[in-house]
Amino acid sequence: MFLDTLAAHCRQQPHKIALHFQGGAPISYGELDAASARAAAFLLAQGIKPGDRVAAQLPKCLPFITLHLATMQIGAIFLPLNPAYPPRELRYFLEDAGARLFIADAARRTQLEALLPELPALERAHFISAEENWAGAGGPLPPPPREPQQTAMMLYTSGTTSRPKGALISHGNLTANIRALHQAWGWRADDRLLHALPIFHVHGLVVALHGALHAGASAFMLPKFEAAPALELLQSGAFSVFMGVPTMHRRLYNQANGRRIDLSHLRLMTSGSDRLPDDLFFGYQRVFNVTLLERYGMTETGMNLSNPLHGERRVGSVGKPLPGVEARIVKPETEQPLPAGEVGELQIRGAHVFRGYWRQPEQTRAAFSADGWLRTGDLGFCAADGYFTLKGRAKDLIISGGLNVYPPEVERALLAHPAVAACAVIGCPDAEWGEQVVAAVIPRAGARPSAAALIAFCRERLAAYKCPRRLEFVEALPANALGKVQKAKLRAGALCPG
Ligand code: MLC
Repeated sequence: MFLDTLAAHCRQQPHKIALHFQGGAPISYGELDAASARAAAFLLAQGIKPGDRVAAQLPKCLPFITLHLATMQIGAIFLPLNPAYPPRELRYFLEDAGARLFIADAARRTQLEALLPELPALERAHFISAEENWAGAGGPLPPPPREPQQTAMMLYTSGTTSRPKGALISHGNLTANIRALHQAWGWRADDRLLHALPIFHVHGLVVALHGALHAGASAFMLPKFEAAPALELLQSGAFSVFMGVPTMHRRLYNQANGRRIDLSHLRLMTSGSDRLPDDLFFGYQRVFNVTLLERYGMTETGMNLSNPLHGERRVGSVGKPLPGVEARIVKPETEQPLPAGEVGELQIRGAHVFRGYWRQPEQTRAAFSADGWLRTGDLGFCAADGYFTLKGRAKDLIISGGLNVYPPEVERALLAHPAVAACAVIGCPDAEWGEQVVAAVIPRAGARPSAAALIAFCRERLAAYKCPRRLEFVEALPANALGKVQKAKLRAGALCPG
């Protein structure tokens, strides 16, 4: 299991640097182990038991990581939450997950404390700073979970429902995923990862951070991605691996501003979480002398498909199934496999596929085909030589800067406003963000809301990245015979110019 591999590194190379947060002291594997053990003792002292949910809404800092490792170590379920969630959204996650313990940023204490009495399952909230080292906690720890089925983490995602649901990721899922990536991407103990992603998502937490720790490698942790310093660090020659979403790669590319900067000393630069635009793939080759390795994953599975470390990295393609992963393209109506080259739904099977959604048996059933394949909701085809290419989404989903935004969730927030009679939220193409959230709103008769007021209303309810960047008032929305808004028509119309 992942935790066992990490424990072995901690024993065998206690002095090697595991993590180095920018502006802080390097943390050795031995120190990481000791701090995680103290965090585990802290959790036990709080009465946390296997299966309990421990929620954390923290900036990117060492205590977040030690808490994550400690929670999994004692068999409890780690629930990482985006610091961008406003209190209202946060309350939903804590309530739905039935979190017993909530660890939050001391800087937000006053804002968050007001929430706590509304959460009966929550026994304690604990506010910490980035310097927290769980000092004082001690005592014997239980052995790490042995059962691959046991849930390690819970990550919220929305899909087609208007409320997010918690995807349950088991220890076996994490282990299968990280082993596959280790093999496919040739992770090495002497790798040095420049870590610029948030760590409350699969990409930054599992693919990047677990990837480095599983290899016994070192990660330099940037609290936030900023193109200019990140490019300087990449040029410095100190790193061998970098992972980003297309928006980050776009900003790095723009930062070069036409100068040729050779980054080919990095042995691996990957792109994921959203489709990599072709011009950026070629632009990277020209400007950085790097062929980005594009891969495909999702919260429910971790990574599924990847272009190869050695061999052809095909522009526009997300590559082939990772070791241990099965992928197929089926006709959506019949779920029968389609021949090479035909577009259908991508379905996935393997030990890395999640267990189901927390307390959502219906949604869990709907996520899988009758013969047990995960329905990804992504459309694509498989070429005769086994490379997969994605062609769109069956689900109504927007991806902005590598973050998923689910229109029903945004529509729900807008409809809560008394001046909104009806609305539709779509993604319009955007050079920097991939897509931008745009809303079309029909106001109630007699109401004259302003776009700014409605956007501000959304921002009280939803993280800023989910809120419309643009909001237009319309008299009608294109609907089909059943009254369902035809989003494709909206996307093709004046709302999405260009
Ligand atoms: C920030 N903002 C966004 C945004 N990120 N708006 C739309 N989409 C986003 N993704 C907004 C903020 O709310 C703010 O708005 C303004 O942009 C600047 O905020 P910021 O925090 O300074 O943004 P910035 O640091 O520039 O962030 C951009 C980014 C970040 C690209 C670095 O979005 C990011 O780290 N994205 C990666 C997401 C990720 O890890 N996805 C993986 C999911 S896992 P205002 O109005 O308040 O000023 C997954 C599976 C898989 O998908 O396969 O990997």
